[in-house]
Amino acid sequence: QRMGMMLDHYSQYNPMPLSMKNFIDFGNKTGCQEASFQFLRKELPVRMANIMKEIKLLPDHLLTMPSVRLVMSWYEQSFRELIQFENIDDKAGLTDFTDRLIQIRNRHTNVVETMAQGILELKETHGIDDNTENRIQYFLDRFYMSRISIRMLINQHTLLFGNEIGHHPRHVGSIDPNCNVLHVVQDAFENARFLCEQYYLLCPELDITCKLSNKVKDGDSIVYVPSHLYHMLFELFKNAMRAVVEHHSNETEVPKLNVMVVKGEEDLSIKLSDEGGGVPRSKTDLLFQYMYSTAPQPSRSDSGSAPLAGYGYGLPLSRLYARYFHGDLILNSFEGFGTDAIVYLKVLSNEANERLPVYNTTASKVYSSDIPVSDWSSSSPFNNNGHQSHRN
Ligand code: W6P
Repeated sequence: QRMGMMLDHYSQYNPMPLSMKNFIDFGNKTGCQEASFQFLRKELPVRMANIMKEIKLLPDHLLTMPSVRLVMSWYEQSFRELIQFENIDDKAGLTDFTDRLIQIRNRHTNVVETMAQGILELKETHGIDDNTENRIQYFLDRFYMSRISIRMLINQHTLLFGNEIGHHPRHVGSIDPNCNVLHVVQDAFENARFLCEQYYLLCPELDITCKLSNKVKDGDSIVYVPSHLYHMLFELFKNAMRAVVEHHSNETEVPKLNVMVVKGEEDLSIKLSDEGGGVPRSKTDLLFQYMYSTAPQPSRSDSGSAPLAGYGYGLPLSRLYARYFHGDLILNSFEGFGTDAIVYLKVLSNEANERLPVYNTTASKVYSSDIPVSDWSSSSPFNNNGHQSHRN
């Protein structure tokens, strides 16, 4: 009951989005551990409470799945542990807090896999209709965005003030104030190439074009979290490589991948072009759907199963990483030819603010209302039975 009261209390506050500049400031000013502690002991419970209230709006069938219950129990446990620090103000409390954050981060390591398992459990026991699918998509985008943001806060605090060793001296926690995009592109390519060659014994080469507008300084670097950018690019490279190699499976040489990096005044854009045959327009949205990627993929086993890409939540999560600091990730496909994957990032660190889900009545309505009736004609003038459809 106290748990419920505390959840209600903390969920009344909106999460406070931080900018890259805020994050850097926490790390640069001396003696800021206290300030970071004061902020986090409120902000972390607020972010957790906001998303925990939203979990409870999920369809009942999903809420009863063992994996979903397990995830909820982790959140409840961590929330309980965090609010213990409400009234602690001594020096020892600071180190206890940092240790606790590390424990919490470890507890939540497998949240994504476990939620995916819960979705599978629901699929097997009850099936999932379109309506439920839309709600789950909406929820998971918000849930994983919340998780990304909470882990960002925890990582910053533990990297800056904990005893964790071995991170780059120029970085501020996980942020590189001079994140060199080309280096991350190269790194992601090399590691994807390694996997690609393992599975297919060949891999497309990479050509990089760099359009540097000379109006802007620092060529191709921005303030960013290199691990986030790496995550997105690695995923995109794996997808592009797989498409290219499978589309040209009878050939000994395959067309190169092309990356263009350009930094404007507002946007840094990264375009990865492949000649992997493309995806029909009707299928590109599916690539970002958790439910679609959750399928155990029965049809793929006949082609010898190449687990290079196209499994798991790679693309939807990568798009969340891009959107987290108000960037985006977009796929433009040209069926019969290839695909352009584009990552947009904010150049200006004061525009790179966290994009956070907020629990409110607008959000809660999504879970209780049906999809609106379509007021556009459907794609085919005839129903499956070949007769004209009636007005409903
Ligand atoms: C494809 C499908 C895809 C997804 C993401 C990135 C690149 C590509 N290419 O054919």
